[in-house]
Amino acid sequence: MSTYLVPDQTTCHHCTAINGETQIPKEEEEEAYNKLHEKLDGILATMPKDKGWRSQNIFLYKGFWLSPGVLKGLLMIHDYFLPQPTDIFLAAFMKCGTTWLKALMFATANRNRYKFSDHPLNRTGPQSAFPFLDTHIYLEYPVTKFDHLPSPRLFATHFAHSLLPTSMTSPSSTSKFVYVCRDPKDALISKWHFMSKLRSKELTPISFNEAYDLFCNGVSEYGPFWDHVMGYWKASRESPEKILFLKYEDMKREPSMELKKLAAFMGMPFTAAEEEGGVVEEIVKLCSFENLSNLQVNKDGGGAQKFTAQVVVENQDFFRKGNVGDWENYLTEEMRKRIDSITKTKLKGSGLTLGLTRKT
Ligand code: PAP
Repeated sequence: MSTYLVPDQTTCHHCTAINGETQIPKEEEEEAYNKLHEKLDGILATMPKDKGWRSQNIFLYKGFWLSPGVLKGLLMIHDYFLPQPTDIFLAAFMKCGTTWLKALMFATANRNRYKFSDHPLNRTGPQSAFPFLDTHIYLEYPVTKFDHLPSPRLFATHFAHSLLPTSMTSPSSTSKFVYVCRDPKDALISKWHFMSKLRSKELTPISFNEAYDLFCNGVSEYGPFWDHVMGYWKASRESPEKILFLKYEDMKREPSMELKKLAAFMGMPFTAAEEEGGVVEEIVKLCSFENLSNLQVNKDGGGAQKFTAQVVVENQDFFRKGNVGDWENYLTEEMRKRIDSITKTKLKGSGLTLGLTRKT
């Protein structure tokens, strides 16, 4: 059962967690739902496939590698999801900062509602703050409407920009995207650790060297990494009022400054009084790796997230080291050169640089 933090509209400093609203399936809805499965099977039968990091195979759909589970989510988003003008989507390639941004965006949007000394994030952790659109749209049959979420509704997604419906991405729509990216070398290390934990025990483990090759060849869930980043980067250049492009490394270096940027972009800039009162620092502290990773709910057995019927992830698995430059402990100089050279080539002429420097 999926539950999200839903701020209580009447009482400050409290929150209620309620179930994602679903509708009783009507006959037509059931028929459409079954047709969607037929469509999914048809697509899967014809798409190029390669080795998955968590499951056996991933499939190349419109230029991006997806597991069957998230492809189903994508089809459902296209068929059913109704964006609202005030929606804010948090988008990122895997392991680039979603957990951190989830906490920051929730804390920022609801800063007048909760006391920092008794904040719901400290009880639930950031994963429950708002839905992961890619799979939560179908977590409960037939489709979750998300109508109960207060405005602005917040959603997370790992889908590439070009895969999402234009109702979400068109510059003429007023919903917004916050995109966070990271040095691909650190994203790779983080992803390999994470996916190795989730990988079915019936499959042979993926060695780091194999993961490295797959990643460099673009073969990894939601990848190729570089195409993912470039899609959002280009869109953010074209419509900076619609897409805020952040880097994990900048956030580590100057969290308060990046948070102020984020709040202003979300249409909720900090007032002078808030800044003087230390609200920015309170949010930074609340959402820090140190605070979140030490919460009971994010410790062994503290809680878990259900992404699909098969994929349930312990909260603690979203926290590992939270550092910049951990790749130095894994990559040889030759491996570093290869991945940096791919980054340089893929980003050439774009004005974006990523992970080409040593530890910051
Ligand atoms: P997801 O793609 O599964 O949602 P995501 O949250 O994007 O994962 O990334 C997890 C990474 O962010 C982990 O990095 P690491 O493996 O290199 O350590 C995790 O430790 C890190 N992380 C989680 N929360 C925070 C935080 N509050 N501040 C900084 N880094 C964080």
